[in-house]
Parts: sequence; C-alpha cells; structure tokens
Amino acid sequence: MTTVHRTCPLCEAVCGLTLTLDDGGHVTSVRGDKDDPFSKGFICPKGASLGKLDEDPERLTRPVVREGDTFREASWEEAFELVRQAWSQVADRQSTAIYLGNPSAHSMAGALYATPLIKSLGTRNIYSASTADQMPKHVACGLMYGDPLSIPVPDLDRTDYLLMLGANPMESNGSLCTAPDFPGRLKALRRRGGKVVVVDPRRTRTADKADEHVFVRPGTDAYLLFGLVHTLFAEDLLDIGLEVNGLDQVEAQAKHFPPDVVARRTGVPAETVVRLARELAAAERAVVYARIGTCTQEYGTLAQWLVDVLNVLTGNLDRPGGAMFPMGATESRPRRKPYRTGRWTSRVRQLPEANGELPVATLADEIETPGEGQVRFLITVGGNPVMSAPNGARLDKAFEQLDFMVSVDPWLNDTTRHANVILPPPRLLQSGHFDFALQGFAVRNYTRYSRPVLPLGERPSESEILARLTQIITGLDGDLDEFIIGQTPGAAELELEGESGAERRLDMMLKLGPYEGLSLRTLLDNPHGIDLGPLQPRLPGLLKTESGRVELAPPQLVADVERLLAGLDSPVPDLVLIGRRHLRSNNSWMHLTGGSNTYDLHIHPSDATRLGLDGSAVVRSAAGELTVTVRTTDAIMPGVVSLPHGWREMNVNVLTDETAIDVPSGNAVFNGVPVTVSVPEVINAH
Ligand SMILES: Nc1nc2c(c(=O)[nH]1)N[C@H]1C(S)=C(S)[C@@H](COP(=O)(O)OP(=O)(O)OC[C@H]3O[C@@H](n4cnc5c(=O)[nH]c(N)nc54)[C@H](O)[C@@H]3O)O[C@H]1N2
Ligand SMILES: Nc1nc2c(c(=O)[nH]1)N[C@H]1C(S)=C(S)[C@@H](COP(=O)(O)OP(=O)(O)OC[C@H]3O[C@@H](n4cnc5c(=O)[nH]c(N)nc54)[C@H](O)[C@@H]3O)O[C@H]1N2
Ligand code: SF4
Ligand SMILES: [Mo]
Repeated sequence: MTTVHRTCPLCEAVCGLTLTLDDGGHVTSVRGDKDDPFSKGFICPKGASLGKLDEDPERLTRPVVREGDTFREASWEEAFELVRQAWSQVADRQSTAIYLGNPSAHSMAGALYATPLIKSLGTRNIYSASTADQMPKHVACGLMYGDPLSIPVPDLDRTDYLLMLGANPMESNGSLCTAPDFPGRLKALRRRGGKVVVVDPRRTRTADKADEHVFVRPGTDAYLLFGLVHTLFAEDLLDIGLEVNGLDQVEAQAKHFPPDVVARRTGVPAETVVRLARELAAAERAVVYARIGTCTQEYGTLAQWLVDVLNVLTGNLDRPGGAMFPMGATESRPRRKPYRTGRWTSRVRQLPEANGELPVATLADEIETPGEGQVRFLITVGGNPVMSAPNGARLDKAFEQLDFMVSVDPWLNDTTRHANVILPPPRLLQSGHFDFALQGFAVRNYTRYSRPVLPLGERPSESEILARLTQIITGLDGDLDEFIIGQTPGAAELELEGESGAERRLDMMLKLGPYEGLSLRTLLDNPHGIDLGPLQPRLPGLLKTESGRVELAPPQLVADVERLLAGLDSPVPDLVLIGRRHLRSNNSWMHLTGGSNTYDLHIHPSDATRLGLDGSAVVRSAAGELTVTVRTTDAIMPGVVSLPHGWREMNVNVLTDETAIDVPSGNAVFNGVPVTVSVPEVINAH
C-alpha cells in the first residue's frame, strides 16, 4: 500500500487530498489532506470519488478513430499520422479552429501547451469555455486595471460583510475565488460577527446559510448594482482610497438608476437597495463578489464592472477584508499594451474578439456559413460544447459538416463522437498537477504541486499530446519545451530540474516568479503545499492602464449603459429560464446521481398552478424545446424556472439562444432566457 498527497483537479477549490493505493495502483481510499495549509482536510463528494473517476471503465485508454458511424482503436502513431494527413490538406489557416474546454483551465497541459498550439494554428477562430463563463469579468477588469487577469477576489477570511450575487459556493465550492472549504469560511465570517447577503433568483443552499437572501429578477443585476452606486453618491457615502479616473462619469451614469426605478426592473424593493448600499458603506471591511449568475446574462460585463466600482467607491478595493489581488507562485506579468477588445471581429456576425478569442456563441455560424475562412478543421481540448455552448443542438449538426475534427479528451461523448480522431489523455494519477490559473485567484497566497503517481507506460501525457499536435502543425520536431525555455528572458542563467518538459517549465516559472526561494524542489519537499501568506495590497503597482490609475469609467462600458437604459422599458417575459449547479455534478462529465441531484424543472407553485402543470412539461424557447419533469418549490421566484446544464438526458442548451450575447464580451446568455412552459400535448390515438 502507498499513500500519496495530491491536489484535487476537479474544481477551483484545489483541495489537498490524501489517497491510498494498493499494489496494483488502485485507489482504496480518498480523504482530505489534514496537513494541507489551505484546505486543512476539507473534501467534497466529488473529490471523494476521485478513485472511481480515475478508473472509470469508459475512459479511453488508446486513441480512437471514427470510420463512418463506428469507432475503432488505433495506435498513437496511426492516430497522429491521420491528423498529419488531414492537416496537410488545410489550405487556409483561417479555416481552422480550436475550442478549449474547462478542464484545460485546470490541467498543466492546458496551461503550458495550449498557447503554443493556438499560435501554431495561426487562426482567429479561437474559442473556449471562457465565453460561456467569465469573459465579462476579464473585459471589465482589463478595461479598469489594464490586464484581464487582474481579477480581485473577496478576502473571505478577513471581511465583515459579503454581498454575493449569482454565486452558489455551497454547491460550486467557489469560482474566481479559490477557497477550499468555502462553507467553513462563510461560517467563520458569520461567527466573527460578519454578515453575508446573497442575491439570487433562487433561495439556494448558500442563501440558506446567509444572514439575508434577496430575490432578484434574472439578468437585472446591473440595474441593482447601479442602484447601490446611485445611493452611495446620493447619500454622500463615498470613501475612495485610490487614485481613480472617471468618478464624475460614473456618478452621471448612476443618476439614471435611482432605487425606485431599479426596484421596478429587478424586483428588489427600493428600501432594500438603499439599505444594502448603506450597510456596504458602513461595514469596516466589506466586499461585493459576483459570479456566474451575473456573467452569463445580457448585461454581464456591466454587472462585473459595477461590482468593482462598488468595491472602489466604498474603499474596499485592494485592502484587507475587501477585494484583493492574489499573487500566484508562477505569476508573470510582462508589460503589454493596455487592454483592448475588438481588435478584430468574427467573420459572420462581426462579433468583437476579447482576450484573443471569439465568442463560442458564434462557432456554429463560422462552421456553417460558406465563404473564405469557413471553418473546416477543428481541434477540441477538454471541451464538450454540444452540451455546454448556447444552442448546442445546432453545433451538434454543424460538427457533421467539418472536414476533420480531432479531440483531446478521455471520453467518447456528445462532442467527441463527431471527431475523426480522439486522443485520450492519461488517468489523473498518471498526470502531474499544478494549478497555474487557480492559484492566481486564491483567497490566500498558496502553492502546491503533485507529481504523477503512476507511470505512463506506452501512452503520452496530455502535455505530450498537445506538443505533438503543435509539432504536426508547425512541421518542426525540435523539443518544444526547450524552445520555450530558450525564448524566456532570464531563463538561460537558471539550472532547471524536472522529470518532464512540463516540470522543467514549472521549475523555470517558479524560479522567475515573484516569491524568493520557490522552485520545483521546494514544492517536491513540501508535498502538502506551502502557505504564502495572506493577500497583500498590490496597487498601483499592478495597474497596466495608460494613465497608471484605476479607470472607473472605461468608454466602452459607459457606452454599453445605453443598452441597459434601453432595457429599462422592455417588457418583462412571463417566464425566464436560469441554470443551477449541484455539489455532486461537474459540468457535463461527472454526475454522482441520486438524492437531490436531478435535472427537474424547478418552478414556483403559483406558476405551476397557473399553467396547470403536473408531472411533466414542455419548455420552449426561441432556440428549441425540451420535455422535462416538473418540481414545484417556493425556493424559486415566481416567473423564473431553473434547469441544470450538462445532462445528456436533458441538454438544457437546446433551449439557450446563441443569438443572445452580452455585447462587450460576446459572452453567452444562459440566465434570463425567455421561455414558455406548458402541459405536453397528448397525442390522441383516434
Ligand atoms: N459541484 C459543482 N461545482 C462546480 C461546477 C459544477 O458543475 N458542479 N462547475 C464549476 C464551474 S465551470 C464554474 S464556472 C463554477 C461556477 O460557480 P458559481 O458561480 O457559484 O455557480 P452556480 O452554482 O451555478 O451559481 C450561480 C447562481 O447564480 C444564480 N443566478 C442565475 N441567474 C442569475 C441572475 O441573473 N442574477 C443573480 N444574481 N443570480 C443568478 C443561480 O440561481 C445560481 O444559484 O462552479 C464550478 N464548480
Ligand atoms: N446552460 C448552461 N450552460 C453552461 C453553463 C451553465 O451554467 N448553464 N456553464 C458554462 C461554464 S461555467 C462552463 S466552464 C462550460 C464548460 O464547458 P466545456 O468545457 O465545454 O464542458 P465540460 O462539461 O466542462 O466538458 C469538459 C470535457 O473535458 C473532458 N475532460 C475531462 N477531464 C479532462 C482532462 O483531464 N483532459 C482533457 N483533455 N479533457 C478532459 C470531458 O470528457 C468533457 O468532454 O459550460 C458552460 N455551459
Ligand atoms: S471541493 Fe472541488 S477541489 Fe475540493 S474535493 Fe471537492 S471537487 Fe475536489
Ligand atoms: Mo465554468
């Protein structure tokens, strides 16, 4: 028997786990690692099932090649050769595309090898789960601070007041806020006399654990937040500790949104709007935090902007207990030009790029629409857009038209079934793990590395798979890692160690990183992880705006307020759809079924009665329709229904509309989708 300590790769909480393995390399137990200084033994049901997930018999062990509608196994050499042949037929690089899914934001391969792969393609058709998730936050922060990765996180362990919108960390364990044992941290906040307010169209498990829950009409958070900004100005509650530009413009825009106007649109009473603003201003240390419910909606970027505006106006940006900028162990922030979006637009719908990506909401257009630059060759890495992108059903059909598709994915699923070649990454225990991205969003500075536990045998690591694809595309077969190390300023003088290219690059990044004395060696010597201390103030040093100040009123966002104003008078749909997550599922690829983890339609009893629903119902939207099982609950607002995403049995993204996007970021709109719900028509046999 062996005991190993590893970071759980499944969600953003990066919990340390302690696993025992038998002599055959099978996991016999999984526990929380008590000695991890950050997660301190916390584990959730998904982490506890890591062994089963790792040994899932459905996991592909060898490449799979599609011939018509059937699949056969192939050798690695044959699989790569098929990709090489297909690539040699590509005449126009703009006719190629790549989609990176959520697991690429967790894996070392995604962090280290996706960028070279993208660059080698030389296409503008770059897509990822980011435009179905947090792109609004990148755009808002990019414009305010000059860098789309400068995203402040709530300093959970030191705040006295947390205003949380569109997040449900009791299920999700937190996002853009890496905080293992989020439930325990919330409990501690309240125990030290602090207050938690949750704003959500559903009374979630997180809302149940809070001091106060406020129902909000889906998609209207930007109005609510503007109402708070309005109140701060109107009641002279500002307390700004930073040098900022654009204060007057923010005040001028906020004038349009007095609490009574906001109340009509959001369903939040004007008194509540005023009181929340006062409480936020009065608290010693307070923070506004908003996540996916407020990103994947019509006014996502405005909402994300206003969150940071509120933190600035109340003096809570960049101070302990407020919203702070973490410093990851491998952080590298070379000076670049100030952030811009829209440097180019998509071919068909002319949607602006953001962070060098085009919106996944337009991928189907680019595949289906003939003409120069029509996408014919697609790579997916750890993504399942048929299940996760808006109008996934349309993508499902579009993928059939491709000349060639290659998927790097451990499973055959609704997306990868369209691939000509599937290249499966190895098991979790055969992979190293380092959270390049998520350590940069941690509520305490922290680092940890997990080496592969089991040998790879004949198969390549995921890093090697991506490096090999890059080699095929560039036609160069030199060592990619050594090439990158050779190109990195300051790396030539370093003595690097590591058993793989990925480890050597990690060693390099740690040694060039912001913490003195960190290296691969220090991480290997500290298998439970290393605490790097509480978050520290980082402004103005971190700012990359042209002015060197926080830009409180970026012109692009101020311009988008027009759209928000226009929306004030648009009719409120009778019913709108929102999403939800469950602790025991992970997006489309992991469902520990049973108990409350169902894909029922949640609907308020008054709506169910009014519509005569009982048992099942048909939900229709502009994009499609779905038959679902109904569950009435008063935990959801009247006028709102909810379905989770990621279930093959009921793909909610048949209903979501790819033509609806958040304009500044191009982000998909999953929340506030207008729908009708009705009793299924009985087909009469006579
Ligand atoms: N167990 C589990 N954990 C996960 C995942 C998972 O699938 N399962 N997925 C991971 C991923 S990829 C991510 S991005 C994170 C997301 O992490 P969270 O942001 O915490 O995501 P959710 O749990 O979906 O919570 C979003 C909440 O927003 C609410 N909401 C919907 N529309 C609106 C609205 O218009 N306004 C407001 N204020 N609220 C709204 C929903 O009711 C829901 O309670 O979770 C990660 N963790
Ligand atoms: N309606 C609605 N749609 C949503 C959301 C919502 O709340 N509502 N949430 C959105 C969000 S936040 C996100 S992040 C996206 C996620 O969107 P995607 O990333 O497209 O989808 P996932 O379901 O995370 O699929 C991950 C894929 O990676 C594969 N995989 C698992 N582990 C690995 C690995 O180690 N390596 C590789 N290469 N592949 C692996 C899985 O088999 C699966 O095919 O979905 C979005 N879609
Ligand atoms: S909370 Fe997330 S990181 Fe922690 S054990 Fe669960 S799935 Fe893994
Ligand atoms: Mo996500």
